[in-house]
Amino acid sequence: MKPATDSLTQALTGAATALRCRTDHLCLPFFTDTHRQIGNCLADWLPQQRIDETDDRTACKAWVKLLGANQWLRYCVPAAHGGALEQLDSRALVILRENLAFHSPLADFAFAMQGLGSGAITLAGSPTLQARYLPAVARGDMIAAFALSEPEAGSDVAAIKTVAINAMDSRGGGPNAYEISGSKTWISNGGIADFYVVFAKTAPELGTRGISAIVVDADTPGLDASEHIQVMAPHPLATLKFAHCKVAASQLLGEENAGFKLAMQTLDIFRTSVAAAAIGFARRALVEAVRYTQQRQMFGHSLADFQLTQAALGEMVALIDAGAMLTYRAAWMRDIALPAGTATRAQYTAAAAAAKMCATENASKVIDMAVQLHGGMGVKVGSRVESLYRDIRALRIYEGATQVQQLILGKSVLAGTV
Ligand code: COS
Repeated sequence: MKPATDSLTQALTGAATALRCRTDHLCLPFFTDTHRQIGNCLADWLPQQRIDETDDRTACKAWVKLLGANQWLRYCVPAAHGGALEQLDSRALVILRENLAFHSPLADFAFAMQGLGSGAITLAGSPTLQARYLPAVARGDMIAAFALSEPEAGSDVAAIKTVAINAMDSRGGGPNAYEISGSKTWISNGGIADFYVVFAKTAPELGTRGISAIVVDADTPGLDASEHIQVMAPHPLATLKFAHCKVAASQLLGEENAGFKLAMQTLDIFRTSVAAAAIGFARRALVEAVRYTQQRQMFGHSLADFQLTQAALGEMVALIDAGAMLTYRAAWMRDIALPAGTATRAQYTAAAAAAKMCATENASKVIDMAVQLHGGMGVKVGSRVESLYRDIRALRIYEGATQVQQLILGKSVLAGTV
């Protein structure tokens, strides 16, 4: 490990943010030269970037602009619509999020939401919708959001109550539109997004087979996104209220009533990238722990001289590697094994679930150990490991809680998929 050269003060406060995320794992056979180039360019570029993150909403918008202007958001959409690569490439997403999360959780958030919020448009949007939204997302000119969860429907997606009534059917030949009523909550980018991909019931009696995905522009009359939610690691988050919000039927993504599978397919892609963000946080916590323990003196030695410290650091790096390998495997499966027919969609879904579960749980443990190694400084507000301790927590909950991933994996085992 490279010896720390920064001052103890910097180590204590985490003030020296100009750190480069390691990229030596990109030599693994999961990756190609393109991935190595993306990872190394981003790892070199990020330490030079500074955004004032005092206000999460302003900072998030600034990150979207910066990442868009520097071509990084182009990895959120396919080449036909302004993207950098032909298809959404899971390995590129993983590398990007790992690096961004290492540098700034808000930068990672801004990037990830552009992908998650536009993912269903990439997968199932009409050519008109793809042309309207995707290039603007890639440039950072439009902010995207994914609106699935509701006050009483988080893990249980089938329980959503928001309805989209086909106005033509219910009113006997009115305008070709959906009228959306209901409420969504925990919506990332809520209040700052330019559009929302909203999942609503078009046939409530059909359960998961009666949900549709509709793109709703933020300025649509009847949509209110003003109720902000404060969380322990601040980022833009809001409750959305739809009151007879009328949207043209041409804003429908894919087939009517096929929205549940579209939501699951979108989550399948981005769950693996959540795992990567967790790995980025954990790698940063390890670097902070190494710097701190090498400089902190006690009993006439540096903290790093003690075997208990070395054991902790050893366990941390193994936990990170274990999560990372599952994450890279899942990304590789989606990019290579699925198209080649050597893995089934069900096997990939299980691999993505395993990656998200292990990477986020392991990262939580690694960051907790980094806090412990920092002693009192680990819980001091403003130290990097203190903020990482808050940043990691939500990743075990959103985009499918650990328990949902366990359920997916358990069902896969019983079905003989894995
Ligand atoms: N890709 C494609 N299709 C999928 C799929 C996937 N990943 N997962 C499920 N499906 C399909 C199933 O094949 C099934 O199809 P049929 O109706 O043709 O048989 C249908 O969707 C229903 O599947 P299932 O019965 O497994 O659905 P459940 O209601 O039991 O839901 C869980 C399963 C809990 C796994 C799902 O609701 C889920 O992932 N919940 C978490 C949601 C989430 O991440 N929320 C956070 C929101 S974003 S912050």
